[in-house]
Amino acid sequence: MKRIGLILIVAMTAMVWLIGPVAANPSTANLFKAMDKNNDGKLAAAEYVAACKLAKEKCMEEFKWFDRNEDGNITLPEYEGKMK
Ligand SMILES: [Ca+2]
Ligand SMILES: [Ca+2]
Repeated sequence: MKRIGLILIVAMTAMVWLIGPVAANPSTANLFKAMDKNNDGKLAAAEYVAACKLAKEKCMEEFKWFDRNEDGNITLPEYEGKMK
């Protein structure tokens, strides 16, 4: 039994080590993925507004704020950059 416990601890430590860098900032990337309905790695205005809980005009204001290069899409770096 002790041996299994040790293996579990080693396995869990390895997992934490492997996913650590990704899990270090889970909320932003996960939020972005959840909003990116067509999984193209970008948030279109419609995707952002659909996920946004505020009034549509407010959401569009936020969208424009996130869309730094004003190409009509929010990329993950743009999103993360503004969240920091
Ligand atoms: Ca998308
Ligand atoms: Ca953009």
